[in-house]
Amino acid sequence: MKIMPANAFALKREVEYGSPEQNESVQRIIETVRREGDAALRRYAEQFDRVTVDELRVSEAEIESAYAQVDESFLAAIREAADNVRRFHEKQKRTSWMDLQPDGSILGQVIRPLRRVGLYVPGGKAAYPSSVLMNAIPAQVAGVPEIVMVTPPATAGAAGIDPHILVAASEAGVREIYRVGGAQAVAALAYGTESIAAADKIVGPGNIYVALAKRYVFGAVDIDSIAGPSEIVVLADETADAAYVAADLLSQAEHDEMASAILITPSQALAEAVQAEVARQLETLPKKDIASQSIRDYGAILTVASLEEGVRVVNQLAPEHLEIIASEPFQYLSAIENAGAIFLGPYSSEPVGDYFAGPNHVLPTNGTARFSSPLNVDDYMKKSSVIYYSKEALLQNGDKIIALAKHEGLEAHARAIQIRLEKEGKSRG
Ligand code: HSO
Ligand code: ZN
Repeated sequence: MKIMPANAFALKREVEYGSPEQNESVQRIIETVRREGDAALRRYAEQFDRVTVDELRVSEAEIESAYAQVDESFLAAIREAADNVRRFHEKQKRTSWMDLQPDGSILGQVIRPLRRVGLYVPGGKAAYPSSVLMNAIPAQVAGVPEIVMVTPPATAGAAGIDPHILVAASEAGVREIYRVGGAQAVAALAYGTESIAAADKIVGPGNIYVALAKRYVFGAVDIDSIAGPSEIVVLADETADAAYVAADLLSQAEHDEMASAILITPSQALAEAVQAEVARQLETLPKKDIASQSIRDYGAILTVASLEEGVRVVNQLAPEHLEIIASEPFQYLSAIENAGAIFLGPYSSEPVGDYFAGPNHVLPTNGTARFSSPLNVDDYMKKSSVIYYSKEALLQNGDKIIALAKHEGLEAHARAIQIRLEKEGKSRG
């Protein structure tokens, strides 16, 4: 891991938009599912997953039997994590409001949950039960009545789904689950098939085909933001424990060869100690190959003159995760403008947030923390405006509305108001 002054560092990361061939094949898959429904889903399962799928929907019995297949310690932990996530997201819930004006008008905002949300869960090694909780629980807290999950059937003919994923789904209140993955699953959720009803929004991470498919159906349905590789920035002073810092950097580096882990520090001693620790700890990591590539290509130790300068660098990077490990971490909080999640102090290691504390782990990546937020309850709700105008209010303001309408050359608008002013104005008094 290289040590360099912060001003010598340029974060370059290409966002993957997919090749023209990938885009084309995704479009073809989506249009085929749209035309042929379940039959296309079954055919793609044979073709891509090499699995014969009889029942697309996972049965209640299969969900029940998943419970018998997971460790008690896993079940206890996931239940407590789900409680924490639920409690945190309850605080985000906003209520509808109505405002009575002095002239008798009522203006308001009605907030309602989306009716049906589809959660994509990738197959294979990136199938994280924790991500099932993080995507489903805010929807449940929002009051979404239908939360459905799609996930690719396991390969090699089993058509089974990881029991840990099923347990996490069930604990998060999701019991409508289909064994279908890839772009075809996104198509099914967007347009519906005989057995899968169309959803209003599709969320959850996936491979490039899933990401392209989500982008393609956006507009017909809503989608969440497309997650990039994980990022962690640790801002630390000389009081930080180098072994802790190194461990936290590696915790994100092991996610992906393109994950980014960066230490920013005014302390040359800490910089050197963390550099040595990262090399030492990497040796025994099961995911050493991924983590060392990530550290080599996207990792860095940046030295700065002060923590204040470090904060400025953080704001430029706008990291997904920021840890501040310094003697007075709260002192810097108000100066952090751009970061998805901020972890303060030596005990708030990032996995605390990935799994357990309660805040969402679906966070803005790739600098998008400049303008976007962690996944939250609002993402599963929508608003309608409510307008009740009293007669008094219309008589009072009609002329102004007519003036604006005439200025825009919209005579019918003006007349809709005028017709009322004429009738009601006369009957007044
Ligand atoms: N750190 C990841 C989330 C995750 N970590 C899932 C472990 N499992 C998101 O940035
Ligand atoms: Zn993680």
